[in-house]
Amino acid sequence: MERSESRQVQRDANPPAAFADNERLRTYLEIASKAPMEPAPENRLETRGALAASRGFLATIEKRRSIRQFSNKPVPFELVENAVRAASRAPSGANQQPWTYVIVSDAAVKERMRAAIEREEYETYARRASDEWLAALAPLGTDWRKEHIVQAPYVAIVFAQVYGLKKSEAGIVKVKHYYVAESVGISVGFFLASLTHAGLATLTHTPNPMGFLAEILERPENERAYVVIPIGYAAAGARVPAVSKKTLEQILVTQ
Ligand code: IYR
Repeated sequence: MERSESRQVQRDANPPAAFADNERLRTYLEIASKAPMEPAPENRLETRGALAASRGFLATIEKRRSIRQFSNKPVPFELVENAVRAASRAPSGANQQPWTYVIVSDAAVKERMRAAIEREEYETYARRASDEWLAALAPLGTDWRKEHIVQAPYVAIVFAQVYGLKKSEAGIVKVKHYYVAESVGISVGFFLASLTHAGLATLTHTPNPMGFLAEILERPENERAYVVIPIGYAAAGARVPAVSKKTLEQILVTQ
C-alpha cells in the first residue's frame, strides 16, 4: 500500500509502437488520450475519523432487514430524492448510467401494481416455482400477498435501460449499453444504503415476470423493470424472519 501510494500517477505519453500494433488501436489511443480530465475529489479521512465513519456506517447497515409490514407514517420526499441522488453516483459501464428510478406514491397506481403483482406471484407460488425454490423460500415466510405495496408511502420501481435512445438526424437511434445488470445492481445498492442511513425500511421485491410494470408506469420500450422497492418506516411490531447472515469467516478470504 505504502509503495503504491507514493508511486507517481503518470502515463507514458508515447506508448511503445509495439503496443499500438494496429491502426484502430492507434486511433483509439489518440482519441482516448485527449479525453478531458479533472482532479479527483478529495475524500480522505485521518485514520481515527475513518474508523469512526466506517464503524458508524457498519452499525447502521447491520440494522437493515427486508421489511414486509410498513407504517403509514409519511416519509419526507427529500429522503427518497437524496437516495436517488446517491444511486446516481454509482459507477456504471462506460458511465452510461442505465437506470431510471420511478417513485410511486399515488394510491390508485399502488393498488394497480399490487393487484398485478399478486396475480403473478400467486402463479409463482401455486405453479411456477419448483419445489426446491419453495423450500428455499419457506424460512422467509413469504407468500403471494403483498399488502406492503399499498402500505408503504413510496414504492420505487427501478428500471434498467437495456439500451439507450438517442436523437439523431435519422430519428431516434438505439445506443448499446454495457454491463447493464451489474451497473443497475450497484446503483440499487447505493440507493438502499442511503435509505437505510436515513432510518427507512425497505424491501427488495422482484415479482417474476414483471413486464406489466412498464405498462402500468408507461415506461419507454428500452426499459425493463429490475426491482420493486417499497420504502417507509417499519410498522410498530413489524416482524422479520429469524435468519442470519453468513459469518465473516465464511465470506472473507485474505491472502
Ligand atoms: N418473488 C416472490 C418470491 C421470492 C423470491 C425470492 I429468491 C425471495 O428472496 C423472496 C421472495 C415474492 O416476492 O414473494
